[in-house]
Amino acid sequence: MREQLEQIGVQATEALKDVMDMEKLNDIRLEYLGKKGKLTGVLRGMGKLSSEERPVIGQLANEIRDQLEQLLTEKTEQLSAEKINQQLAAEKIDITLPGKKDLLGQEHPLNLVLREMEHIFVGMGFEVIEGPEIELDYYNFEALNIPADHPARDTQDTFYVTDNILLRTQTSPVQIRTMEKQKPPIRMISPGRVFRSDQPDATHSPMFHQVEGLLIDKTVSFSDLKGILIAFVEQMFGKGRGVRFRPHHFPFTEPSAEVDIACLKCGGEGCRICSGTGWLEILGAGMVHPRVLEMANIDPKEYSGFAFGMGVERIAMLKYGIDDIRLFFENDVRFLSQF
Ligand code: 2NL
Repeated sequence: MREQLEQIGVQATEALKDVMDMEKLNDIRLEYLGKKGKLTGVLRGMGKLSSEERPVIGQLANEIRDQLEQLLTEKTEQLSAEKINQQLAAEKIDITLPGKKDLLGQEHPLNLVLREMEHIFVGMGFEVIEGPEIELDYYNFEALNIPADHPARDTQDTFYVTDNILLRTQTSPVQIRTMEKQKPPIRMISPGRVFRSDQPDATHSPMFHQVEGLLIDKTVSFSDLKGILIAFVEQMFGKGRGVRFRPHHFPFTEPSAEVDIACLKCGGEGCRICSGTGWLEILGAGMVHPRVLEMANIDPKEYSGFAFGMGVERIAMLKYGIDDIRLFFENDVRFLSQF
């Protein structure tokens, strides 16, 4: 029995030497130390031993079991250490590699220009007021002194929803609504989308953006209008930029003017950009027509005011040298990421 026990010790020690994984290790544990294991099997035969032999063999069996358990523990530790080292080697991160760059979105050029316009006018005391894009025919045309037979009213030029509901063709309706509600003084700009039934080309889009301005108070003059608009041009296009006011006609202002700035490309010499004139038209303006004030319940004998309107796309195209309005609406990242 002593020999049997010693042989089991040698066999198990030998088997443990070559073990490479936990599964095999557990098999060996069961094979020798398990309930039906070899060592247990030998110990069952202890009953046949004499009372002198029993304690001696019992002690030997305990020693061998302790020895095997010790070996199993060591082997377990060794295997799990190996496993961790393997994992560490496989998952090694090279922190010297270049990182992945996050692709950040950015503001649309039209919003960039619109925000700049708002900033300039807010700085001169104007309030930003927005309103509906779907309007009554009354606020878009009638209240602006645009006669029934005016070509702008034609379905060729305006998107009608019903007979008297339409997509606004300018943001002036917001200003009419403000005049109806608010007693002067009024100092406001109204930015937003406007719609015209145009065939798209390099300079036309059926939807574009406008900023209109309105100032109503006692004794407002054309000089006030000039001062405000020249200050705007200086901040938007730089100090010393030439500005001129050309007589014009709008049904809603009298007198009316179109405002040009010296060509941003040639400075006035005449080039391809300004069609040889040296000037670029940037907005329309004038003194609010007394009929328009009257219809909005403002007494033209007590108050006067000026108004102006400009296209955001046009200003952005001039400022950034963009030659096709459709680029703003195609959402091509190669275009948008340049601003
Ligand atoms: C343009 C330039 C303009 C106005 C818009 C306006 C608004 C009210 C009363 C009077 Cl509530 N006028 N807006 C004035 C002058 C020019 O826009 O080229 N429009 C076709």
